[in-house]
Amino acid sequence: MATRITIDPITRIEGHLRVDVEVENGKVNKAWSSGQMWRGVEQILLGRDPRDAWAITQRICGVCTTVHAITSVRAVENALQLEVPQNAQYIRNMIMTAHGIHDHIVHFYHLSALDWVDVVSALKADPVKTAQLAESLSDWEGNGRHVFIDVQERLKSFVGTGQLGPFTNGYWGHPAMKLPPEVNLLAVAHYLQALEVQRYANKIVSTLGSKTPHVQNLAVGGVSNPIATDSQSVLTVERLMLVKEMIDRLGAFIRNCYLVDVSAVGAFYADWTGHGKGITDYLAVPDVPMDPAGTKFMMPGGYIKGGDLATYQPIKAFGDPYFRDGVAESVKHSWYSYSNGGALHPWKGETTPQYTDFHDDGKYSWVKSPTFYGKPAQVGPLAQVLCAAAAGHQPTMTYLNKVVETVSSLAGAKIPLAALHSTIGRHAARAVRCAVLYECLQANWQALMENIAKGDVKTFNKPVFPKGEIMGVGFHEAPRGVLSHWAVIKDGKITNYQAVVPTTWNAAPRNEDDSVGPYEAALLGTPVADPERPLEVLRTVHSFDPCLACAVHLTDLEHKTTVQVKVL
Ligand code: NFE
Ligand code: MG
Repeated sequence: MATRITIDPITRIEGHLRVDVEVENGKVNKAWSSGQMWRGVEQILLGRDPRDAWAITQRICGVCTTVHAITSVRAVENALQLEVPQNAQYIRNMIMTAHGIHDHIVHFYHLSALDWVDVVSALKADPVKTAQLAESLSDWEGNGRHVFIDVQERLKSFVGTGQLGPFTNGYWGHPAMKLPPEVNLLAVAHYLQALEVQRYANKIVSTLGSKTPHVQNLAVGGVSNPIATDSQSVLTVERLMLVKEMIDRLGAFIRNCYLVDVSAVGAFYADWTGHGKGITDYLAVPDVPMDPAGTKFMMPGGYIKGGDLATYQPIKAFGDPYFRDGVAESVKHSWYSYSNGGALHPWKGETTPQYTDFHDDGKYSWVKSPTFYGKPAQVGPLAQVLCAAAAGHQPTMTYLNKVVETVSSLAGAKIPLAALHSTIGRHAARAVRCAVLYECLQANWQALMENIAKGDVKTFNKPVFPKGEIMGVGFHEAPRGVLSHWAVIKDGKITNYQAVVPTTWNAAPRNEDDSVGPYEAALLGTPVADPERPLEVLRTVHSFDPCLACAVHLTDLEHKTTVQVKVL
């Protein structure tokens, strides 16, 4: 007999995701991923000035806040064939990379580690042994024995008062929790330290972008950061030195703590390299452009078929037709209707809600189902790291090899690269990407300083909108993967706008061919020890870092009409 489990909402993510699985003989044999809220940001944009779209689309999400802003200006610039000044690319790149680093650290420690780490077990640890283990793994400054003694005391007082605070609702004592008490204590200490460290990355975003969440400094054509050395109200050398200080503080944590912790979790849960594979057609876009037109990138992206790196096809530049022509979205299983009945390219995309109810074989989600040349694709750090490996990207290979070596030595067995196609592989890839993002952040700070030293302080090229219709696509490798915005502009006003978002790719329901999306595919075969406490399902879903706010683009709790917005 199959048991149906509905998890709604899934927590420790952004937004409302419902996942249904059917478990038979201790394993998932059917899965459904469903976005449970609807948003209508695309309609809000209709009739508006394309220069405002970035500020509006950025409100799609409070987690990946900068990414919709960046992607939106890129879409409008692509429609205008407008380049941006070199300094603007560097400043945007620093914001993007700092934001990505922030996002990855918070995801691992605060949004997913508790799927693997048993906080209550940490009470049983010997803090001295924890310190010995930690010091054998790395020279992270937060690994002294006094730290672990102190953290354990704090945990005891939490538990003594019956208030576990942020640790209240975990699956403590679950049979799938496998870390020894010492490793659990180590992870809890780093969880608390990461709360402090993530602020450094956010400080970079807020210094350059004027605030976070939701930066204020973007513009179609560049950034609104005037550079000068003699005014407090602009980007001064003093502020740039503050950014440098924050960059320096982040490096040790990423290399000596995050990469090592992911490796340790990977080694103790080596069996999870055998779960959560799912769709192995991977899509990533190149990012961190180092030239005004967006043709030279510090991080590669492209498409890999069936997990085989030899099939890698690079995406080479902003507006690359290979990417531009390959994307379509289906609503066959989503609560929308399309006038043509089939899948639509995003420039022709429609946002017409048609709510039914949850129908296993019919419509069951507010998320659309995107495809690349007709096939679903997995996006995210794993896709990006695999593309970088296929492209022979040196920084990626360096960190990837380091993680694989550490996991192999801790697990006492050689872990092959193929182990990356898994739940644990997505966490490992995210840490590797975080370390590469960090190198890009350092390089862009240096490049900006050198360019300013040459006397170039330009940050903005003024856009001019032609009469008639133009179309643009902007893409960005956001923390959760490929993000693209598609804008159609007529006489300087938006006539269509579609966002095809990382979580739309990964949380997609079944598509036009009724084939499952990446979350659904990854869940098939996942073991479930206790249907009342489906920890294993959460592990695989959380490994993608879901964000439903992004995926479904104003909530309509009544499920009735679309949002009415007065266009001024
Ligand atoms: Ni709301 Fe997002 C990212 C975007 S997810 S978090 O990364 O775009 O789909
Ligand atoms: Mg969309």
